[in-house]
Amino acid sequence: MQDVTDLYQEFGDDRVPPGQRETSKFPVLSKSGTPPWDPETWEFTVTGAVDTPLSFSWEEFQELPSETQCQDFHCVTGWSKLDCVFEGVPFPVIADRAGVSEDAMHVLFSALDDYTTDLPLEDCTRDEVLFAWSFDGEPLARDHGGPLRVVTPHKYAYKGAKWVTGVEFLTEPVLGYWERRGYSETANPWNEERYS
Ligand SMILES: Nc1nc2c(c(=O)[nH]1)N[C@H]1C(S)=C(S)[C@@H](COP(=O)(O)O)O[C@H]1N2
Ligand SMILES: [Mo]
Repeated sequence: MQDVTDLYQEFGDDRVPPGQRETSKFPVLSKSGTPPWDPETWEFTVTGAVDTPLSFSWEEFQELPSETQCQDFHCVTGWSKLDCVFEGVPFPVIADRAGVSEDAMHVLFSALDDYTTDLPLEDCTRDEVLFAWSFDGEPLARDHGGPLRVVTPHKYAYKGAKWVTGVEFLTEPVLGYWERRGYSETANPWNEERYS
């Protein structure tokens, strides 16, 4: 297992970002409840500014190279959960397979509940950005985004789409669900980038 909980050193002095309180609970935050999913028809797509658009069934996705990492989780509403063990596929694995075009600047994630969130490409191409299917050694709970969610330990957690089914590479930013509602585009917790 890789311990990536020291990534805060890139951004600030303290592991728990300013204005955050540590919790041992793992609250559920969903805009509209937990959407159903069907393993038979579930499809994960990689589209947009890439050389080769990709599509994976649930079975195919689970065969991709994966990693287990210990990471921290920072919610913009003020709680941080330390030492979360997630297993999944690092973002660069997907980006490399699709071949990202030179003019790609942003990435839009989409999900089964019509949630979207956007990040600059350079904030995504890091191994800590995982498409995670497991938490603390168990299959990811449905309420926490199972079967598959994104985790972004260097950003507030709204940048990590639960129930993720799509990654679109974009030549310019678009606003995601919370970004349209005034939350920060960049969402760096150590700068307290909560609102735009
Ligand atoms: N698809 C989807 N992803 C989502 C959300 C959502 O409502 N739908 N909420 C976001 C927010 S605001 C947070 S804080 C985290 C919460 O993850 P958790 O419910 O596992 O704690 O998921 C993020 N990803
Ligand atoms: Mo959140």
